[in-house]
Amino acid sequence: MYHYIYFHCLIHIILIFRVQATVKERNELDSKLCFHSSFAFGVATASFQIEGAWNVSGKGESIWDRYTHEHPERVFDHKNADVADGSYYKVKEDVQLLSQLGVNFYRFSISWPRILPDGLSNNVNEDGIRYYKELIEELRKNKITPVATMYHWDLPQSLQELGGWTNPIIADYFVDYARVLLDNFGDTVKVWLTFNEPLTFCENGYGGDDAPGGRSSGFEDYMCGHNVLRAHGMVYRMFDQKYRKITKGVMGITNVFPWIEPATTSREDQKAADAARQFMFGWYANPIFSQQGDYPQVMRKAVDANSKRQGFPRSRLPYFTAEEVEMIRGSFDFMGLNHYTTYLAAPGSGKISTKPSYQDDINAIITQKDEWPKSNSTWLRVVPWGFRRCLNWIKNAYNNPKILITENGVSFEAGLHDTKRVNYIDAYLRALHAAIYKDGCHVLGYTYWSLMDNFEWMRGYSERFGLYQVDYESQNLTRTPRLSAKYFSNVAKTGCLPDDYTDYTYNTD
Ligand code: PNW
Repeated sequence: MYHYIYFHCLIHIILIFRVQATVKERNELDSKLCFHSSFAFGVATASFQIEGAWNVSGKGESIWDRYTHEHPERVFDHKNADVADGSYYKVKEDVQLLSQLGVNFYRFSISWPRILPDGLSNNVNEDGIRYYKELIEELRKNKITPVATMYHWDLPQSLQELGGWTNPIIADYFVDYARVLLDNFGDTVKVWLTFNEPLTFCENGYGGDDAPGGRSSGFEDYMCGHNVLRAHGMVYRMFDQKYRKITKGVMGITNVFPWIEPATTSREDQKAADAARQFMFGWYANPIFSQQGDYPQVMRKAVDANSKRQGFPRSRLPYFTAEEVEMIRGSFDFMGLNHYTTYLAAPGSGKISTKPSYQDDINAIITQKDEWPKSNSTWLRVVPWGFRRCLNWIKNAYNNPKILITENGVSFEAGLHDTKRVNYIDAYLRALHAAIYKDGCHVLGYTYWSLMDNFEWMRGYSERFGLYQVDYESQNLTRTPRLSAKYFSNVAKTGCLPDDYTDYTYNTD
């Protein structure tokens, strides 16, 4: 109990580094949509997507450097992130953007190969330490709380040569890397996320076409997930035992959860939707956040049965030892959550091919409704009510954990007058407000993805999520605030949604 109250307060205090003078005490909660004064607003980026300087001052090669250099044809616009937004050279300028927005915190990620060029902790790149120290220092000078992600997909290439996340030894190397980060930045960074979206980098990277291009669905993706969960648990335990007291920090992990709604109200569709939720979100949430720990039952059963039917002597989904289940279970102080969109689920055919796949294992047909407004990303339609359902599902499944929304955002065409983005953010914040104040979901803060346009992985620079537009034709990669930057800064500074903004086209209930 003592611990609970302690962490509850601590993360609030940490995130609201600055108590804003403009925030009135909220007796207006009912008349106007305001968030409580302890609710924090921030924006996010990731090292590979913004830094550039890919081979500068001792930085090692990452799997995304290698992949985009070797396979430009696989990237939508054939571009890479050698230069990206040049943020490596723009610490002061970028922190000024944050300061103008008036956000409480900045979620950034640390590049493993910039800190450890070979992935291993016997060779620390001092320039990497210097760079992030400068960034953190500049944030603190501007009263912006740093929230650091240890791993946002840019694995050192040298570790991929050993099999990357499919090799169990990587959990030990991740612990070594985490130790270097905590030793160097633990005094100034109080909010840590071990991983960003294991589902995405394991599924797309080892089961699909993202770097490192494993294309081994239903097999290497499960190995990756298994080792990531072990690595997360190990780092959390080290943090808990050796660093929590001295650093007074907190640690979590970010998972992505698109809401999955049954295509119809039929029992079959409901069952399919539930299984799909477990395969997408439960895969990484159940072992950490559930009371019993370990993989979700439906996933365990389905993959075990399919492996058997395919003639494998053992399940393609590895088993945790009893000690590992215990180590991973409860390894969080809060839950990081990325949410962008919603899908529909109906049962699949039940057929499996001899070649395994994650899709066969889920056995669901995943679609989106034509009438849901489109964005500039094929996978992302605007469905604000899904956000509220998602939060309620988590509340019920995992005993209402403390949640930090670590990403929510949308891509639209280039241009500064981005009313569609303003609409998206406003509608999603209304849904979030309802989840908190009507449904009692325990959400501590909201992060917009992204501070500025950046290298959108396999989509190159073709999809823009930024509050700030980046001019990739200009010499100094000029950043210009969009209308959405003005909108979001108003929300961040007042804690309230403006009521003179009438163009709400989306249903949030
Ligand atoms: C995130 N989904 O990935 C990543 O964390 C960011 O690096 C990326 O730039 C951002 O999305 C925008 O694409 C996601 O299926 C992957 O709902 C999948 C989903 C959402 C976000």
